[in-house]
Amino acid sequence: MSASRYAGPSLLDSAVAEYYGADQSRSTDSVIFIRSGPMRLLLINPKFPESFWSFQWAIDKVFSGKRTISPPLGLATLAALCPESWQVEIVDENIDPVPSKPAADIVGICGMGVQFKRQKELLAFYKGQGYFVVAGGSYASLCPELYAPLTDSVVAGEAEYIWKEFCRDFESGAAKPLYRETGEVALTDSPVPRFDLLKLAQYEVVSLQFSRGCPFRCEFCDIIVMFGRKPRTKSLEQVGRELDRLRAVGVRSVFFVDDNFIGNKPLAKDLLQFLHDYQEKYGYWFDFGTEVSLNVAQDNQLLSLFQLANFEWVFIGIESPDEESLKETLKFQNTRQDMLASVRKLYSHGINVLAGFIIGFDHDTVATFEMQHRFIMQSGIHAAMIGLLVAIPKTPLYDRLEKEGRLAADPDVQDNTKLGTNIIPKQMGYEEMISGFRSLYCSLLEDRNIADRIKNKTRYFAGVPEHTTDSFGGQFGILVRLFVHGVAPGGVARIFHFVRSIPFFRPTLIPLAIGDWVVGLTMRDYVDRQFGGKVDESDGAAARALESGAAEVSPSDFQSGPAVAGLAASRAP
Ligand code: B12
Ligand code: SF4
Repeated sequence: MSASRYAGPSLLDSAVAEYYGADQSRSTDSVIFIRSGPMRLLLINPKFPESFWSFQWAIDKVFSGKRTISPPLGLATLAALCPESWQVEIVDENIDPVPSKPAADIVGICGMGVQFKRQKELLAFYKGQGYFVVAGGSYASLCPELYAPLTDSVVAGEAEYIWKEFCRDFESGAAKPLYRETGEVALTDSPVPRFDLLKLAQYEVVSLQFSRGCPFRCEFCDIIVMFGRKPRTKSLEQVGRELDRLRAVGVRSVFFVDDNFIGNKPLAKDLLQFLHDYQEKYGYWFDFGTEVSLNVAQDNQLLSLFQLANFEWVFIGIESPDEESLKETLKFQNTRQDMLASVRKLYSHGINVLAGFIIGFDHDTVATFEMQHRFIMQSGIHAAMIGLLVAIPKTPLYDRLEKEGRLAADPDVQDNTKLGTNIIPKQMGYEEMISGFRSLYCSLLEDRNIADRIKNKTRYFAGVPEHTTDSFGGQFGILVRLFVHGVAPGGVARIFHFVRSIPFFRPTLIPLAIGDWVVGLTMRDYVDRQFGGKVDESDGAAARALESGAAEVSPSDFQSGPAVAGLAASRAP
């Protein structure tokens, strides 16, 4: 595959051309809006439907003063690309209500696939009010053809160059219906985002971006369709300028929202060294987190640099402990080393691991649930975002399953952690997959299993990042709120598991254990409310047998009376 932006040009091109016609730059449908005075642009991030990623319970009960997880960096970047004379406002609907009659000439609305429903409602509303509406962001980049009837203009792809073109056209009254980036955007041309337009204090963590793209080629991934396989990066000076802005307003918690922070390892190493030097120079330390591929664990120098730069956590797409499933999905980078040993190696460098897991590969059988369960328990990973395999439009997986006639069920599904997907599994029934998936979560989120995972993690954890940015008062507040709202309501049994999981003899790790309880109880609250029935501690016997390996499971066992499906049934409301 070439290293160009679009790994699937034919797919992307044909769908777009079908809607817009071959000449995608035509301006015949242009809407003419001319006004004197500075242009006024309102940018909106639509409300997300609740998911595991909302961390709702933690936001409501434990993290005081925070309203949502992270800000819409795309909108802040877009704002910085506008002509200086434009007046720009950003409304994040996850924090504030959207205005019904904004003083604006243009309303721009972003969105991932999960936000598409709300994005469409907002586009229709503002268009109906006579505003000029523009759509952009992840889903518009992937499927611009879905937006044409709803918008005056669609911006598909990275906006660094094409948004400037749109602004010029709009000012001259000749905006086109589609602006589509088809080449390479050099990230050195990306401006410092307008952080000043975001209410940064209301987010748990603030986003920053160093690179786009990933060198790997997982079959289900839309990242390489949108951003290509050649990682492109900002310069160190650019990152420094962005950190200056965040430092000036007291931000401490920063998420590098790169698709794969180590996509270009030499440049990642340079950045990590730079981040260390920057923080030391100013005596100002951030808590960093990012997304990396598992091969990070093979490079000791890289791990030491992450530690030096004060990285607290990384998110890794582990997907499956089953090597056959990994090979099937072309995730070869996870097959080259023992995955459990890799996770523990990160722990030994004081770096916490959050991870994605997928159920529904062709090689997966009902026995896969037990395998996933065992791996997640042994690895001690708490933020284990287990998802059903989803075929995202324009990906090689979507193409293959469409040809095989295996796309079905819910064509609108976008969040793979919901109880439904759009693929037909190969070696188990759809319902079997759903109930096994639900049971897997239920079992992992039992108090006993939350505690055991903490112990399985702290056992391998060397220490926490040297420079903690949390004050003692802040940590104590979290502990008190966690205990009052989460631990105590669980009764004596939960208090027992909580106490036995706290590493009293290694006090520096206590905040880590507390953080894991916050994650565990937040995910449990979501399952209780959204997965149809509460996690039930009383029927842990089957789960215990499953985890200890006492219940030897084979695909044939499940055909007659699946242990995991039985577990699910016993938990149904
Ligand atoms: C940070 C992040 C999050 C944050 C939230 C960020 C936020 N508040 O918006 C968190 C961690 C909460 C999150 C959660 C999820 N995410 Co997310 N996330 C990302 C990530 C890593 C970075 C996004 C970002 O900030 N990029 C940096 C900015 C600068 O780039 P950009 O957004 O692409 O914006 C550019 C252009 O699109 C354009 N643009 C952006 N907005 C607009 C608006 C207009 C009007 C215009 C004209 C242009 C424009 O200009 C920008 C500059 O070029 C992306 C991966 C990626 N590389 O995009 C995934 C990604 C967006 N997430 C994705 C998914 C699937 C999810 C989840 C559903 C996970 C899941 N369970 O499957 C959840 C949903 C959350 C929920 N509550 O339901 C997918 C979306 C797929 C799609 N094509 O729609 C992506 C692409 C990753 C992936 N492939 O898996 N996510
Ligand atoms: S490692 Fe992650 S970003 Fe890279 S291709 Fe695979 S799923 Fe996509």
